[in-house]
Amino acid sequence: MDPLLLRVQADPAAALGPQTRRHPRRASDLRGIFQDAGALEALIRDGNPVIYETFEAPVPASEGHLMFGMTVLYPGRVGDEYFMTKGHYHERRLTAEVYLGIRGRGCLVVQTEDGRSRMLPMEPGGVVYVAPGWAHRSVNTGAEPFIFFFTFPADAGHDYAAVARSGFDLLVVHRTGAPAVVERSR
Ligand code: PAN
Ligand code: ZN
Repeated sequence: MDPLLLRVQADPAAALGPQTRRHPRRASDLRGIFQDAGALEALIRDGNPVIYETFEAPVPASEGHLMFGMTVLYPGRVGDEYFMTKGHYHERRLTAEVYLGIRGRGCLVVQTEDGRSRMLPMEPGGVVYVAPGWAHRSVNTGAEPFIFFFTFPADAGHDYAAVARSGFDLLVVHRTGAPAVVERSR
């Protein structure tokens, strides 16, 4: 393919051009990830909103390419947990990823298969390096859409099943008017 020149801005569809691939995730796509299943079902009945959408550049998912794009994660909560992405390991575990905050506020929750976990706050201009082997999930802790840029080896693949089995140990919840990180009770 030819080189691309794009502008990173707050409107991902415009920034990534007409070939952008958009993947919306609605509340009904996120069953099993929030602690309060009843609150999620209520949200599904109440219009099943888009919780986040990912915009990917038209890059082939093959060796040598870097996939890149932007995610728009809308503000809101399910019970006391902030809206968040499903989260995944890369199928090829030894592939990394870079996130760059563009707009809004949030964080990345990361975890390894041997049980280490961290919360990394993200704001516009902040860069997170997700090292190989760390599962990652983003969380919108603010009141406006949280938009970030990402790039990773295009053939990394996404393993959602491993995260669905184990969950993340850290939860980002709304407590007395502010975000707080708590350990999930088992
Ligand atoms: C990101 C994520 C994106 C959506 O592009 O895929 O934010 O999150 P989920 O894939 O967990 O639904 C990324 O990390 N790609 O590898
Ligand atoms: Zn990833």
